[in-house]
Amino acid sequence: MSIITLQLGQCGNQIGFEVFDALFRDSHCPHGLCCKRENEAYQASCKERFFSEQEHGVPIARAVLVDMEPKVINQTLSKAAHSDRWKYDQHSCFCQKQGSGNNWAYGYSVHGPRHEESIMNLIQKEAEKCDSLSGFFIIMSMAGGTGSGLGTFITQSLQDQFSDSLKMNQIIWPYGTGEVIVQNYNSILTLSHLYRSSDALLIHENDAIHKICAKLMNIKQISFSDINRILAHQLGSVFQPTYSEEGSRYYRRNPLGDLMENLVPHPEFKMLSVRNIPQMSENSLAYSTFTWAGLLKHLRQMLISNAKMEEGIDWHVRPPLSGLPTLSKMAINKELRFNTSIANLVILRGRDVHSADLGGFKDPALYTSWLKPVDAFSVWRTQRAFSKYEKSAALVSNSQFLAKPLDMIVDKAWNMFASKAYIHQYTKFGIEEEDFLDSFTLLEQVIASYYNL
Ligand SMILES: Nc1nc2c(ncn2[C@@H]2O[C@H](COP(=O)(O)OP(=O)(O)OP(=O)(O)O)[C@@H](O)[C@H]2O)c(=O)[nH]1
Ligand SMILES: [Mg+2]
Repeated sequence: MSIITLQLGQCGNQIGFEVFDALFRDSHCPHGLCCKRENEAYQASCKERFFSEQEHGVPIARAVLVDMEPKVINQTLSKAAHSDRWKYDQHSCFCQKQGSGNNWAYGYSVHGPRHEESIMNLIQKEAEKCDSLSGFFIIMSMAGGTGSGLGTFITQSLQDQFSDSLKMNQIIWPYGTGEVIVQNYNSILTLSHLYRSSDALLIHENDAIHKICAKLMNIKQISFSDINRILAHQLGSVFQPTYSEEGSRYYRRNPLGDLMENLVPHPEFKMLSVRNIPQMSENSLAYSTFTWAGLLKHLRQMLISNAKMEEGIDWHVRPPLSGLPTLSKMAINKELRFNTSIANLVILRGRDVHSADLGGFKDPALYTSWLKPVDAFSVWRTQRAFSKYEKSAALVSNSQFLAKPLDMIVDKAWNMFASKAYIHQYTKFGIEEEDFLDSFTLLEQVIASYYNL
């Protein structure tokens, strides 16, 4: 089954390019440390998901590119064309002359209705190229105006017109010391509206990825391209093919559907994060060897201590003892900053993958009490190595990881709202104070639900 990627705004388009490039490079890496037949099956599965039939032998990304100004789309098209590996369909792009000026209301209420028909037509054409459609992967930032406002509008249109297809939004959380003064307004409007119309929100924080670039990759002058490559690597480690079930050699057909089934058991909890291990510069990689036991021990501690990367993991955080009454368990959780999960999916790729022991992720103490660990934990595997790593693991987690950052963003937006700063820029385009209040209420409920796990 295929996935259509929607690239929205500057951020969505720049990340989208890196994602397709990472997927393509990995699937065409000649060895992948497995036999030729297996490599070909992996490649075919990746292609069915993300690329349509070849034009003169060049695969075409299953993507629709949207921005309200032409510059980034033109750059993105030309980068792909110059890669000589794959390209975009020039007819699957929509752009205008003027962006949304970091105003969510302008993207949502002006650009949205005005361009809905043209954009939905492009999406419809892309869908017709798929033999079978798994769903949509929608990449956008939440701080700007186009990706966030128009992206939210288009996600709602997809809900109406493709009600049987899944929608997962890849959302970029802005830097805490952000460049956009109204980023907290744009963020709460995006999240609250998507909470109603999307099936899952996969969230990456720019601050966290920036640190990975600095600490793990040793990059000195960090650019968006560096950040986007890390992001693309993480997404590739999730979305590249894996076996359909334990013991099978066939590749999974419906990755988006399986992901939702494994990770989103309740509509109140749809925020997902990705962590992966190992992640390091090529220089360091040349001197490193890994065992599954070591990788999984670190990945589990990253999960429970809510660390975004291997460096600086807090090894003092331990799961609460079982049998404690819920209230004291909550108190201990808070004190030790233990990150409780709803559900986790571990994805393993590489040599001896069937020998990896995942017992540590099945401990009931890691999960909320209302789901049994057997329903809350899943594993996907493939013998095929990913990227340049002989063994690697990714973790997609639905957990408390974002409750605090969300709480902070809601708080900051609320303080600004209380003084009525910049509100007129939103009411001018039909987003009323009432809409803000609805957004605050919905997100406060989400925060409380996650805190109370
Ligand atoms: N990770 C990452 N973040 C980006 C990138 N480009 C912009 N951002 C972030 O996205 C937010 C700004 O949103 P943009 O995507 O630039 O805005 P837009 O959707 O083009 O909307 P308008 O320019 O207002 O029309 C800020 O939080 C930036 O930090 C990128 O290439 N990668
Ligand atoms: Mg822009």
